[in-house]
Amino acid sequence: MRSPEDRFIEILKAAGVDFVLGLPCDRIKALLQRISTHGMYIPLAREEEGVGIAAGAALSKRNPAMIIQSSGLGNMLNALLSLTMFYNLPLPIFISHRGVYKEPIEAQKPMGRALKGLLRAAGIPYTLINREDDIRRIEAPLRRVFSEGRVHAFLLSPAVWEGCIPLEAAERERVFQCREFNQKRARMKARLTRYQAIEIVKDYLRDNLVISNLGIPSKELYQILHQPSNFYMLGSMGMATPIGLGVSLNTTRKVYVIDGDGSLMMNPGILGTTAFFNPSNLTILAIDNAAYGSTGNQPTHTERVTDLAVVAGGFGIRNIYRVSTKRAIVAAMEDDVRGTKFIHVITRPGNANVPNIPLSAREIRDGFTGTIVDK
Ligand SMILES: Cc1ncc(C[n+]2csc(CCOP(=O)(O)OP(=O)(O)O)c2C)c(N)n1
Repeated sequence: MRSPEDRFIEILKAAGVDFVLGLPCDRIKALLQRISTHGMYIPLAREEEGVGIAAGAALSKRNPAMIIQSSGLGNMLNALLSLTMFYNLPLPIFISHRGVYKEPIEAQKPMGRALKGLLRAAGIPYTLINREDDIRRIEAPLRRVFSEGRVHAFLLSPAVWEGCIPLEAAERERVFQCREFNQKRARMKARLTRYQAIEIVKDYLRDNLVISNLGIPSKELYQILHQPSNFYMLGSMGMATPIGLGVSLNTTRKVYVIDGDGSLMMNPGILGTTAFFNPSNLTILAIDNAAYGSTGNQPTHTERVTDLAVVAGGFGIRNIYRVSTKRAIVAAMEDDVRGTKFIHVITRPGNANVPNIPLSAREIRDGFTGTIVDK
């Protein structure tokens, strides 16, 4: 019997879809893996740019599609309305609909529940794909997308992919093959994992304000050093450094941000805003595992082409360290300089097997604000 992933890809191909622009979601990692083995996958840094690339491709008579997580729609709406729909360009959007079916992450729920209303308000028709059998319901609307120059959303419930591929196996493999390594990265010989890097800086974080990135980084920090002055992000990818800047401008205490390469790439302009204010009490730990670690280790652009230390320097940050060993991480943490520090920590992909954080958003918020008074 064909897997739901194979049936999905067959339908896309039959409708003439040339390529699929995507940003991963944990629930569709097996599907993304298959799409990429068909040579159809283009990885994005931010969902919004996918709308622009797809518009350019449609103007060049190609048939693009996008595959995203429901949270990503929030990053796309302006471009969808003022570009794709305004010019009547075709774009099917396959949305991994989080927050409504067996959802363990509370922060997925607000966007997941609002999704249909947002689509309706934007005038984007949608089709619900709630189980494996519904996959065939993609065919007819997908054909109309290309014949009539429309946007159409397909809401893919995680139930569709449940139990078909052993997710553990997909988790263990690198989802995409890396052909050539970014040379600087290769010279750095990434040996540490994110977990080990956080363990190394643990004593520097103690009793300070820490903003930790969504997904596994927050869970790892919780396991390594739980303290009320940790603000654990549970959602809102790309907001770790902005939150850290907002806090650091309003306290004299030291603020550390544990950010990720995927998240920094989603919202890199924040580095310019940070350089503009240049607060000395802010340190950004950019833990660069060259992957979207929390969603199955799909590579980010730092694996092949992008150097985050150079990016930060280009945006005007002056104190930049590129480190991959314990000694170098410690030296960077101890360096006493004026202005914001950007510590580019080159690590290898890999997630510790850590449980969910047993705190509600309110508990996290109140714990953090309770400690914020200047000492
Ligand atoms: C707008 C948006 N798109 C996609 C996701 C799904 N998502 C959650 S965590 C994550 C990966 C984050 O990668 P990175 O910042 O490199 O951190 P890592 O997990 O590798 O430490 C993704 C893609 C999301 N939460 N929000």
